[in-house]
Amino acid sequence: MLKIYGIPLSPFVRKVHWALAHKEVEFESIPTMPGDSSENFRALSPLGKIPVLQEDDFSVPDSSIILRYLDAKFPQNPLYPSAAQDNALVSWLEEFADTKLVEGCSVFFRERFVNPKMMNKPTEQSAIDNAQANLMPPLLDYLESTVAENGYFCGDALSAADLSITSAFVNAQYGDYQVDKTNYPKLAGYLERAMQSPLVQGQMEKEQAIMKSMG
Ligand SMILES: N[C@@H](CCC(=O)N[C@@H](CS)C(=O)NCC(=O)O)C(=O)O
Repeated sequence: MLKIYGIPLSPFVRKVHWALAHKEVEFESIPTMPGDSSENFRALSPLGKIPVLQEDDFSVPDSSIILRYLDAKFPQNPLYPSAAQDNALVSWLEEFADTKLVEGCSVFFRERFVNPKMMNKPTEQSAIDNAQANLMPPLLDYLESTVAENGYFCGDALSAADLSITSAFVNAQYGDYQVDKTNYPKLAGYLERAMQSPLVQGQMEKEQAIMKSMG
């Protein structure tokens, strides 16, 4: 059976779990912490990052590469549209989410969840203030200008863009961060719908169990 290394508290691992659930492909989750130094994991992940997909004697790291692999291998419920422009837009939004958006959202997760609850370290309020005042506003402005009133980020089907963007905001929520409905009504509405979707709800139950056992 296909194996995914990582823990779903990582936005990148969660994205892969959601992709597999969306495609209704069974997999085995191999709980692995970021930076795991075991020889076996390092052989699969040269950069030491999660997630990694392993299938028999094939393996590949990186959530975006894994999603592309899943689309090629399991074409049902595609995550990347076939039309050239839509495909490029989805890839761009995925890149945007996996880099700057995760960076901003992770501040809340790290400072209000990981550090105080898992690492026994104090919350650094200045990091939160900086994320609120400087990191998040341009990202939210952009997403508010891009997101549709109803439905998905690109066209009328769920794509890798939706998975990446929603997953980043799940981490922000774990750090008690909510998108302001007054300033960002379309994005806040989109996230409310996404968080309530059966795909996200179903996976979150599993994740909550992991969270409880950790913190
Ligand atoms: N671009 C990669 C990013 C993966 C990533 O940064 N994962 C983090 C956990 S959220 C990690 O494993 N960090 C460990 C490290 O950098 O040593 C992807 O999409 O999979």
